[in-house]
Amino acid sequence: MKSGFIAIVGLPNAGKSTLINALVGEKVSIVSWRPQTTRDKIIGVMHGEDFQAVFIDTPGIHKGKDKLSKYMEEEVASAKGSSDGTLYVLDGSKPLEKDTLTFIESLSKGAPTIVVINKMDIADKAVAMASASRLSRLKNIEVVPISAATKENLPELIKVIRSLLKDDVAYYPEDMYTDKPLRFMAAEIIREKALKFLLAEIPHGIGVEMKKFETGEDGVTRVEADVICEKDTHKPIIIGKGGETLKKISVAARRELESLVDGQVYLRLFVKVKSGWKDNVAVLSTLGYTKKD
Ligand SMILES: Nc1nc2c(ncn2[C@@H]2O[C@H](COP(=O)(O)OP(=O)(O)OP(=O)(O)O)[C@@H](O)[C@H]2O)c(=O)[nH]1
Ligand SMILES: [Mg+2]
Repeated sequence: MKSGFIAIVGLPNAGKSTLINALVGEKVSIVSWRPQTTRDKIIGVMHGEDFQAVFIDTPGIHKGKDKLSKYMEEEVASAKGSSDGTLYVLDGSKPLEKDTLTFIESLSKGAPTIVVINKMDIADKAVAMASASRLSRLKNIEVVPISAATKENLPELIKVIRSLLKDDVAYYPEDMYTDKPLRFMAAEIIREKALKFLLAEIPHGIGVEMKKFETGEDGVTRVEADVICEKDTHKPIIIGKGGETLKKISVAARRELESLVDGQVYLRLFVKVKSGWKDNVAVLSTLGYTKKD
């Protein structure tokens, strides 16, 4: 039995969460077309036949000034600090930037590093090849082109990941694939659906606060949550004409929550304005965005 912890890092929107879900075979981390979707480090466990790889999904690396961004930065640092290797996810549909190359080079000095060139299904092959050839000149890194969305070349990546694993203990029981409680997953699913149905007017300002998450004796799970936005002008956009947008968010979230809890779900969503919440320690704390380790 080989095992180990591998941090998945990269720029926002590169496909880190899509990749962890593909590797684990379960949805452990939400995905959206917007950058800065992931806010916490999230563990996803891959149970192989003779190995266990514990992946840590992280927020996309960005420099933001608010306290939420600082929290996200700390989550990345802590994931890197507690891993045996790093998997850097590069968006292969974009040219490789100099800063990224420098960053990857510094990563490879700290821990064994795999660079995944992702989105090969949509990447310009010449652009991706140029990145691969530049990266392969770096020492101590393995470069693997893949598509997390279509799972192209995933078996090859798994082989490379397996070669990084060293320990000989199973860190997690076989039926466990994430470290997050159902309540956290439920809030994230609601946030994912909100990101999905909201347009660019509301960039990254959505938070979801779970108010109630209870499964009754009747087997029905009652969920109540606040969708938190930053400005008064955002509230009518989230609700939509005649409540249309909130309804869409709610229907999609309920459907996925029912498969999460494997039972019937009643979901009630409320929209609340909390201006400047991303800098408000009290709100960040109720949403779970506070340092735990
Ligand atoms: N075509 C294509 N799209 C992909 C692939 N992987 C991810 N995406 C899309 O890229 C977008 C971002 O994916 P995420 O997995 O949320 O990216 P992330 O790196 O976790 O982003 P942050 O959490 O914001 O840092 C989504 O729209 C995904 O569907 C891929 O291999 N091919
Ligand atoms: Mg993510």
